Amino acid sequence: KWPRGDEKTWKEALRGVTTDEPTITKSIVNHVQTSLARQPHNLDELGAYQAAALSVRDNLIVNWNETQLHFTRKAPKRAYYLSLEFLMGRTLDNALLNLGLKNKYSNSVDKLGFNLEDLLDKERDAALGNGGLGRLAACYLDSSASQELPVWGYGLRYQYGIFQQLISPDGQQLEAPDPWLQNQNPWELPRLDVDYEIRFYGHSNRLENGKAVWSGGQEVLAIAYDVMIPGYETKNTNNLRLWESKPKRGFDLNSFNAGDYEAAVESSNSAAAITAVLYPNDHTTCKLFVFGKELRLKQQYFWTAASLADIVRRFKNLDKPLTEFPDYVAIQLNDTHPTLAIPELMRILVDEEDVPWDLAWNITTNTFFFTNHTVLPEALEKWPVPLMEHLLPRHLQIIYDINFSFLQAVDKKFPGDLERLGRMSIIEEGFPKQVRMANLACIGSRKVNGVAELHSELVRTTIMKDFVDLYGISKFANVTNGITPRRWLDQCNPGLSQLITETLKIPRSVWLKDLYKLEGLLAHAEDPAFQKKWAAVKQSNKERLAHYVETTLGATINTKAMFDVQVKRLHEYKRQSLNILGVIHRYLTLKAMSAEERKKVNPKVIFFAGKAAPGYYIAKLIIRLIVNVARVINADADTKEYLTMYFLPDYSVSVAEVLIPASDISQHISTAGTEASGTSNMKFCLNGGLLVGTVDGANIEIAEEVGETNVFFFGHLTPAVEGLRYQHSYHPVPVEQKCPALAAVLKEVSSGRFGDAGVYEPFLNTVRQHDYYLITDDFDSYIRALSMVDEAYQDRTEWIKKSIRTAAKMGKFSSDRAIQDYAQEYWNIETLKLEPNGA
Ligand code: BZD
Repeated sequence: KWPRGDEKTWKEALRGVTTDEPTITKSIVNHVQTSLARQPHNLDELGAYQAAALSVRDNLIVNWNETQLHFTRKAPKRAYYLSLEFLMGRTLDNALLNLGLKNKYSNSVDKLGFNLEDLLDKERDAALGNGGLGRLAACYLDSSASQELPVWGYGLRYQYGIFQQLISPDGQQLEAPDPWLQNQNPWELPRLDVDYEIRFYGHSNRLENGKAVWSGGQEVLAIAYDVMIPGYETKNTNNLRLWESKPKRGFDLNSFNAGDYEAAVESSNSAAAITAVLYPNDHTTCKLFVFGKELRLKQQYFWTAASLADIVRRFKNLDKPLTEFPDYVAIQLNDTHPTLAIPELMRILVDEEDVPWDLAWNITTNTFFFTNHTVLPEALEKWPVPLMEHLLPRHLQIIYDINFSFLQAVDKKFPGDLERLGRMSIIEEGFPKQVRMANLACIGSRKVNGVAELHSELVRTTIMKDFVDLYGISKFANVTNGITPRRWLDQCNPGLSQLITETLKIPRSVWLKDLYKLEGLLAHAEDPAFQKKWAAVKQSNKERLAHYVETTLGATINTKAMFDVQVKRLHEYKRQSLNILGVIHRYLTLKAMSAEERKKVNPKVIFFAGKAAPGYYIAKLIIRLIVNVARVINADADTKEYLTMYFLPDYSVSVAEVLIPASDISQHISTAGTEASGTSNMKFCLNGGLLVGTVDGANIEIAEEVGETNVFFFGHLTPAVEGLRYQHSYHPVPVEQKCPALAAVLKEVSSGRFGDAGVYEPFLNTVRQHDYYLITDDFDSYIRALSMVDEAYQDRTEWIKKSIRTAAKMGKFSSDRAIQDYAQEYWNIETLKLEPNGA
């Protein structure tokens, strides 16, 4: 039924997606003129980018609106992905490719006197994440929309994303804020009408039958901003809802009237602070985490409470009994960060909806699913009980009530096993007591999954072992991570995408939606003409990277050399340290050679990039060492033809899009058993790069797919790690004895050969002393693996074949496969396609 006015007038005026070039051009110019209020003759590239983005946004809004209406009408079961991080990167290029409008926009922009690629470069990254966990969430949104699944993301709209990394002249990381919203964000829709009141502090008074009344304290508003997530080659456009915090009232009128203006705005400042900035710690150590991190806990509750209020409201619009909640709602918890959603749903059901406790618990445990991303003990989230009691008094009561029944169940199954009760309790004893978020997440969820086979096995046998004994193995499963081939091949490597399409002789849209189709490349691996084209694409990507390095660092790079890349967050477990110590070893070896001997050496350019958590001293010291070693090596006339090295500052999604397609080899060299999965390993392989890596995370499954001969493995295996650490502690052997090659390297660093004698000692001592990450155990085997890489690279044709075969076998690692797995095995949701005519 038409709401008002003349239906014909409305229908004629409503627009669809603009797909013809003249209308696209008009729409861009219209935005220049009206939205931006700019004159054609003074329009710069930033303005042109903004106008083009606003024009694309109009198209996304049309599709987004229709999708939301369609979903509301059809009322399918929906899945919600709760993630404190969404590392989206840029949107314009992705939106144009997904809409299939890139060529048309490129032509329009050309006619207006601009170059589309230059405009794409004007966009700031949306960097609302630290690393793998946040980027995974972004890939999953792309795959959900592309597969027409009813999935929404929920996150926070941080005013400041991950800090900008600067490198000082002496090699130190400096942090600068990332005010990414400064130039307006065309990709979001402010929904000022969608708001919820969120309470903190106050008192909780228990009533009869498990209920309570929570009152007093501070109330803040959560305001929704919707980010449109276009699917690839479909009208379906999903939603990512990000919450912003706002004071409930502008300012405190009483203080204002009393003339105390500071006090008047104080509460409004403290409300706004909740979503001001993304926490820049990835695998935060427990001690740092726990104390004085009230704001982080506030973020977590603010976000989960707003998201749940929204989800419950949407469900209630369906007019179904609450017992059917799990038939319409599945909620995926991305790590333990959103675990408060479990007691929050209990609070809503019990306190607000009058659902009896046991029924509420049944609904809750059929709604949630929990993904674990790390088994590092220091990274498991815990919150002090006193802090929780102060900030969320009602939730602490609920957690205690959950824990009480839970421990009864444990005691019933394992009578009198007090140690087990102590390990499994949600509350860890101590001063202060702590709430173990992983235990709560596990107890409150239907399923728990790890993110690669080895990792999921470690979850089952280490951190969740007691829970497997209690619930049985079937609750603990695996979903190996994936990456979206739209961004990580088609968008970042158009040359390779083109070559693949032309070789497979199937439309690009077909293999981009079914990545297993890449196997068709195997039939061409032996074809010299194809090999030549494959190599030419890699070469031009190397030149593109060289150009980037030239413009950012002013360095000229030998693009004929092998490009060796390690890019990821700086962390001791990821062992950038092993890489840099290996580089120094290579440098010393080169220096010891005669000029004649050197000529036989395979020239290599090494790239590092990655941010360190601002408070992570050793990680920052490793960056400093990398930068200073680079300075010495790159200036050494004897060796620089054969070995140069660069630390690219401010690693981001956009920098990754330039680096990854250019790599010949990349390094994924974590201590065995520490890297849950890794996802950049998949991106490098999909772009025809080979891996040097440890037998860890998804490296293992990649090797299973591409064949062990195409991966350069080294190092000790997971089962050996514990024993080696034991030896380091109880039967230490000096590094000089255990690994002379490494000892020589450490000595050079200590001596001040790379400047700053003494500065690096705290890092060097981590290797010399406890060596928790097994640098001394893996060094020789690492160096041997690198020699194998050199040797293999000498036979360029064989190398190219390996590269082709690797990319061809990456089908499994599409995030489409991962999302299908979640949709079918966990969420029980189905595709709901919006037909082009809106039906
Ligand atoms: O998650 C990473 C793991 O380390 C990777 O092995 C894995 O591939 C990805 C995706 O599953 N974990 C993170 O990135 N973790 C964080 O960034 C993080 C952020 C905040 C707090 C704790 C961890």
